[in-house]
Amino acid sequence: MIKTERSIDKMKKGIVYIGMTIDIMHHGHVNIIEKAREYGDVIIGLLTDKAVASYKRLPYLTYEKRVKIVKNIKGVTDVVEQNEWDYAPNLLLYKPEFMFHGDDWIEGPLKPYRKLALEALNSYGGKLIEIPYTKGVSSTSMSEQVHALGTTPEIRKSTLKRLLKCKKLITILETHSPISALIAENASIETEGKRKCFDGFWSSSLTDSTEMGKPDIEALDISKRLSNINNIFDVTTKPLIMDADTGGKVEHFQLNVKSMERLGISAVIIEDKKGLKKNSLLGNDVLQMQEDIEIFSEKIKVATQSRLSNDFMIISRIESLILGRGMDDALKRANAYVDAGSDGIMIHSRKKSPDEIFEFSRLFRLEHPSVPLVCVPTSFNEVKEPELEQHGFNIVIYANHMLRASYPAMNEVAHQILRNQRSLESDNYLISIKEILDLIPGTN
Ligand code: SPV
Ligand code: MG
Repeated sequence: MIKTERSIDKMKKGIVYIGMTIDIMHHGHVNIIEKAREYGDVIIGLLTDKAVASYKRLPYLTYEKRVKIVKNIKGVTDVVEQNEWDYAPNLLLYKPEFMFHGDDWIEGPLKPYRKLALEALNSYGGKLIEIPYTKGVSSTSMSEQVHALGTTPEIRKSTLKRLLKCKKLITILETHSPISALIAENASIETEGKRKCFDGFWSSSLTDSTEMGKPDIEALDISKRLSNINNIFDVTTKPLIMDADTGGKVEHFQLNVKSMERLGISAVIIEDKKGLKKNSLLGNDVLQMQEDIEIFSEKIKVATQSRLSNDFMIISRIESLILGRGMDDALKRANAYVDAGSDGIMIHSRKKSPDEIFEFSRLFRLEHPSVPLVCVPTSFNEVKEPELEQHGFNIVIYANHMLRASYPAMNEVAHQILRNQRSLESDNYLISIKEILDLIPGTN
């Protein structure tokens, strides 16, 4: 229940506030609630998706599902939204006599939030009660369990839209194989008291083709592309955006959209080209033709009508800047594609500077303040994420970097072995045998 003002009967000793995510329920939660009940009525400040996403990965369960669970825990009097990782705003709003928290935030990355909570409590005479952290459980080790649990196609598919609702900029990394996807799934860093990780995966036509030793000309058939994604989905949980080139014939695309959805893909991006498609980064150095605006709009329309659920996003990619057709053409197409039902627009460029995509986003946003905007900063790679966010982009795709990273390493080691007639000199370039045997659970 969402309350904007304090509504708890204060007949008992007081109000006790506990901020929690509660994704996978465990005895640590119950321990803390049991103790808190001794002090009065327990209000749970349930962290919303937005609050959690600002600090770590999105919860497995939606906010609505989590509310249902928490409301049914014995000893919980009320559930309110906590919209930020910081507890202070809710403490100042509800002014509970007590706040409960595990003592695991006295040191470590959560320390600054403890300070903010204490300042808020001190401002009106509230008390912080810290209880010993329940050994062996934490929401972080629980998130590892979520990974072990896996996910379902439905949950995975809907995650991209959930992320778009609660994060300003989503970061997506190219993955062409299960091992590259595992890296993208698990890579994380701690920065400014927050955990940063990739939000999802990009299945690239360029790297899927290159990995097969084939040119990026729509030569790989859809079953090969989907089977690659299926292998990635076998061992990961994050959402995936698929690059489906031109989408092919509309009659085929319509069917393929259903297969993509069934697998749990969250979004497909198709580009407005026709004929023999070549990679965009070649621009007009090769013969490439842009599709007629009406024909492409029709393809988008038919695809959006044939999808099974609105959780699956169909995103149009505009090639006008790539092919030197100019900004007016790009904007005209953007308007037409949005009218045809596109759930988002990807504007591509192969310029070294991001200026032209910034100009596009400025003009596009005048008409479409909230349609998700996607960019692929392969050539304009000096630009940093905060700048893309300021210019109104919602999704940034690092489109080929995992495959490009692996190739120089493999090539170098192959040549070293030839030169040295043994592999000793290559040891520093390699993951050790011990590490590779520990890498995949169940190997040893
Ligand atoms: C891909 O990754 O295959 C893309 C992006 O389509 S680009 O290579 O820049 O065209
Ligand atoms: Mg491609």
